[in-house]
Amino acid sequence: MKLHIASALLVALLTSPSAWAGFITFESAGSSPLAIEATRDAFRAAVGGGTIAGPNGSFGGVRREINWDGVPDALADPNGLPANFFNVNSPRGVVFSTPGTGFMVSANAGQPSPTLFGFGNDFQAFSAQRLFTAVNSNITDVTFFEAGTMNAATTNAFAAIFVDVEVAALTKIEFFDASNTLIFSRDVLVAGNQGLSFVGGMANAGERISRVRLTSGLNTIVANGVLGNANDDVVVMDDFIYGEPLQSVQVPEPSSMALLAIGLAGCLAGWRRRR
Ligand SMILES: [Ca+2]
Ligand SMILES: [Ca+2]
Ligand SMILES: [Ca+2]
Repeated sequence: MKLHIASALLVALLTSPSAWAGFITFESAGSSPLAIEATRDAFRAAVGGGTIAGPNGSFGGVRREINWDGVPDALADPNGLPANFFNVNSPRGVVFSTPGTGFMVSANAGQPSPTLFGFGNDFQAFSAQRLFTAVNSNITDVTFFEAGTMNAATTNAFAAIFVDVEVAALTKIEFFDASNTLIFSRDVLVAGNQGLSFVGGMANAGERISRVRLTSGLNTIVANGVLGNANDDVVVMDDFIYGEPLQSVQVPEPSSMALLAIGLAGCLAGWRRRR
């Protein structure tokens, strides 16, 4: 019970007023996993709870997680991760795209490639031990499908953990609806060198997210140990947490449209009589 009150209080504290009506923001940053765990737990609870994933990162069919750690060595650094890995190999209802050349998850210790994309003095893992990045771009777009199918879907909530955010206003998360309108945007909190930043948004007025754009710093990862340039802030990602992707809501049946029209006509007639 105490825990519930504490969580509710935490959600209240972490919820910052913003111009984006209809979304609750969850965010925190710090030097270690402990610094963001409470926010991660509050977001998990808000999106349906659960701490132990069932098959394909599913928590009771309510929400999903991706921590990258189960990706096989053959699809990790120095090799690319297929954009549809998490809708085909391990169907979790998300497909990635980028203006860059692909995606990569970092190598585990003992593999030929150095861990943490070769930047052990800059990155750390939140969930041990793989991280995720787009290659040759700071942009990752996430689109949603009914898991394991090609049926377009939407979600009500999405959160990501960013690693090594050192400069304000370069790293951000954006949500777009089915008509490609921006419905939520949040700059990710600065955590400093090797730090971890959590940011998430959850709809509380029925909004549906069709695409999430993650902008990770201004620099790019070209290959293990190789940056796109020497100066700009490089940022990579760890865990994604999101509401179960559901097929887009169907347009109302003709019969219910007719009922709606009859109802409206009735209201209008009443209004006319009152006049
Ligand atoms: Ca750094
Ligand atoms: Ca991980
Ligand atoms: Ca950085």
